[in-house]
Amino acid sequence: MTHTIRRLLAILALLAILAGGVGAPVNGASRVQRPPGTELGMAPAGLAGTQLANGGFESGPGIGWEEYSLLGLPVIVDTKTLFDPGADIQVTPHTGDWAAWLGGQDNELSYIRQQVTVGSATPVLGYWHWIQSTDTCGFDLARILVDGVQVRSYSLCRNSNTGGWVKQMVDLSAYAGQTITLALQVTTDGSYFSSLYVDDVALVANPLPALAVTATKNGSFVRLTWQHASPYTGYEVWRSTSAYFLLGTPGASLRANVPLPGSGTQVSYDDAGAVGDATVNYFYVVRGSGAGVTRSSNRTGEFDFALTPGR
Ligand SMILES: [Ca+2]
Ligand SMILES: [Ca+2]
Repeated sequence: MTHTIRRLLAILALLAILAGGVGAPVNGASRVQRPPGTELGMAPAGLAGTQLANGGFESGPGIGWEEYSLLGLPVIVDTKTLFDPGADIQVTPHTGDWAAWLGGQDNELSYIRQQVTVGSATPVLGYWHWIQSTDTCGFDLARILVDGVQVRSYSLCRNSNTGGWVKQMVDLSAYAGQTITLALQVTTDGSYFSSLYVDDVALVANPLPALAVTATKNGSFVRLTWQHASPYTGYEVWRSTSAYFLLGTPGASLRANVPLPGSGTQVSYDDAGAVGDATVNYFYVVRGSGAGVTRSSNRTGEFDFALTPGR
């Protein structure tokens, strides 16, 4: 549905309500009410730790997180605010008595953010979310931002309603060792508002087990082998002539997407034509994905050089 049609429908619904007196809300669904609130100020300044402060929101607002609502609504809220017996759904925190409520009204921009140092042992952002929306996809959005730059976004819409709490993971290993400002943000457009509830935000270890890849020469090709393990759902083979290449940079090429093995756990990939030119050596990294994150293997080369494992 285009925005123009959406506006027309919203206006027609409003006219119907005006003509008929008190009627159904414009959205055609029981609207989750939010009490009026005031915009809250900056969280107390402090040195960033390697773990998020007040990740479960149990210390209430003003601790750890800076919260913002364009409409001046409270964002870090307790059970009393979340639980509305008259609403279509009854949301309670994932744990404890507090959670964050982003969106929840039309034309809203709200976020929570705080500074944190991403430790190399815990480079994955983990959090629980609950999506509740009456909108079609593409109008109301959730974003994860690092220093204001989007690292993930998803639509809040009827098709993405979770009906409960769902664990999310976002790989922040590119920022390992760095102090970043992490933000979770929601924007809604002018009709069919959406809510994103968030709880138990933490930096956690990568849930994917380490990936050990072996390269062997086999005739005119290089054969890479590794063991498939849960929860990997797919693998990419990357190649470069530089031993310490970075994935996704010039000089590194994606050679193949390798599916999961049909049976057993061994996965192999043959890079044809990689052998034969004595002046060119190729180096490989396999990047696996699963559970919403990725993990890169050791670096291995055409002649089994002893390379320092990368992350
Ligand atoms: Ca909580
Ligand atoms: Ca909307």
